Amino acid sequence: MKIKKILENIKKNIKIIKKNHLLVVFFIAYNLINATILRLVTVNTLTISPFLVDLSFLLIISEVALLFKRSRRINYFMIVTIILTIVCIINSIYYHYYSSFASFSLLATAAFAADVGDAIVEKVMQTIDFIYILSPICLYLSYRFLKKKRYFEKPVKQEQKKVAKKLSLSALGLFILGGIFMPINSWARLFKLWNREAVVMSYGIYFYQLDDFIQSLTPQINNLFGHDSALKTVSDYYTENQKESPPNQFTNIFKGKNVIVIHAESMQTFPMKLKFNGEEVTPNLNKLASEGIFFSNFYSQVGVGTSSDAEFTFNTSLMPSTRGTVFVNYFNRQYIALPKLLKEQGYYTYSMHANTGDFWNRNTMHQNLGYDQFYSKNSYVIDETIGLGLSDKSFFNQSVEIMKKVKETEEGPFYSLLITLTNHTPFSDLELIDEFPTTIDVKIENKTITREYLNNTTMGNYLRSVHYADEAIGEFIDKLDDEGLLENTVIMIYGDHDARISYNDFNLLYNYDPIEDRILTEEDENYIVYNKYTYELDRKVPFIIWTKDENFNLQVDLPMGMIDVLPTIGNMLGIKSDYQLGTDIFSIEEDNTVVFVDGSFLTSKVYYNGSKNEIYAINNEPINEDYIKEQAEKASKIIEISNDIISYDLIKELES
Ligand code: GP9
Ligand code: MN
Repeated sequence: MKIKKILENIKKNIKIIKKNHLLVVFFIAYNLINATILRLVTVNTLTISPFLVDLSFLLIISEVALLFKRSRRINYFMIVTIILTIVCIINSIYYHYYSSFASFSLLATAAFAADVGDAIVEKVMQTIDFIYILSPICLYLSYRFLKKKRYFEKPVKQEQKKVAKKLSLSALGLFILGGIFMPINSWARLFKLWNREAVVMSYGIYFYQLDDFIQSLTPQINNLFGHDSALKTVSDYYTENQKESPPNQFTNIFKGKNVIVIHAESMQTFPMKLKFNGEEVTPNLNKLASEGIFFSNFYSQVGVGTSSDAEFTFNTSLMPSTRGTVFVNYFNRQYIALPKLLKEQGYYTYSMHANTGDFWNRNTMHQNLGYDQFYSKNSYVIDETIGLGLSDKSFFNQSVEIMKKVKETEEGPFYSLLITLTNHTPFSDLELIDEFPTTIDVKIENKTITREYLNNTTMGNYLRSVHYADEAIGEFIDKLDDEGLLENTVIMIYGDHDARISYNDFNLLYNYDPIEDRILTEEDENYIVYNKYTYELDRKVPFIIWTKDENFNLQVDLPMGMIDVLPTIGNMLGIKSDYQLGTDIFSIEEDNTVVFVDGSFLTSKVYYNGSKNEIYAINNEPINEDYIKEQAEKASKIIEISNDIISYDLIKELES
């Protein structure tokens, strides 16, 4: 009896909707389709919760239309649909480049995207990014169709209040229902917004963007609210965790030596293991790694601030901000950084990069971090352009001249940073780069056949570009030697982040069978297990410490993050930041935890994906749940402390 009544009620409501609210239905349907397509082409999931939240969001938005006359509602629906379409287009493109979603607080960052514009157009923009335009077009056509049918001329009973109530209740119900289907920590994620991908996966794109808008006001609002409790959390953390580590075999070994740091753009570790027809891809890095100290399990911990985040974490031992980019949004805060600390020891500190000085707001931030001088594009003659700008070889040659001059004119040891540029995605501007064969020769029935293998693939182009970057580093070191700049000097090289190469490219690299000219599958005997986790773990980048004076021949295999650099090299150089959040790798007795900005983490035992709440046991050993819980808490604590320090400018207060 009751069911019959409910069914009758539904039937009645459908009739009313058909008679009076078809335009609303079209509005909701088209925008719902857009939101669903966006999730498919970005995070590639079709779960129920974001669908329900999108629906709830669109119902509430439709409610506003009741304020307008029936004939005027189309204007409102068109404006809203155009705005939501723009949100989808921007996020679609942004995701293909940054693997994250766009943010209002990063509007300033978008200006940099314009600078790497060619890279975006060539590699990132896809036709699918514009499919969303169909939504406003369809809405307008639907309106014209209804108008032609004189749909809006039929008299309608005024029932605004009743409709508004029904819409609100349905929206609330759908939102709660959506909440039931979400992962447990989704509510916290909405507020912390560390992990934009996870928020879109739970709440859909529209609610995410609204959340982001509110959150983007937080750098300002943050200073008004929550400051006192953050200050307490941070100072308690340092009281509990600042243990002096005892001296080790590396303490002060480089004290007073010159330091040259090479920030190697998009340099990953895996090419160091590769050879093609007997030729190493990175002979120079390999030589430096085997003679010096090579951290073979080293990870960059960047957020959307990519290159700039790598620089920030390297120099400060703080995590990048998850509420914007430090270099762009929090450039006016106080930081304790490597150049500043070395300056206190009498060093002259300077950085060199052949891109424009305001890219990533470096002009301002390099000064803040304590560089005495930043030599940017204006200081170079752009005589050979590859990819984003001046070629690495020309950059290094001209930088040696700057370094010679600095050595002559400035007193004391020097700390210099060189940021390379050539090995930047999309790795397509290769005419000026020497050939590096990524083909394979195979003998079949006594005939030698050359298989194309990686030739003209993104992976092949990347390896060719890496080979060039490696050669440029090798020539640079030879030149430094010729000029006497290697005396009493330590060289450090780090890859700033991974190269954004797709899973399929890696699978081709590892699982290509040249005899049969095909990619092996799980069924094949020689198949190398390459899954979404091994792909994540392959994002590691090299970190090498080398001096001409001494051979270390040391490889460190413990997992290590960029955040551990300052404590590790600080111990070697005789300096320390009181706010470092990483650990001196040589003082670790058991294991280390590498934290990523989205709350994922890595230890020797496990890789935990925070967005998906998935565990990958590295050595196939069983993993205890308490262990994961404890490590996840440690990871979120480090992210929280960093965020608080950066947002509330707490070092300034704690120092005073
Ligand atoms: C540009 C270079 C590249 O100056 O640092 O920045 P990225 O796109 O890698 O963040
Ligand atoms: Mn970079």
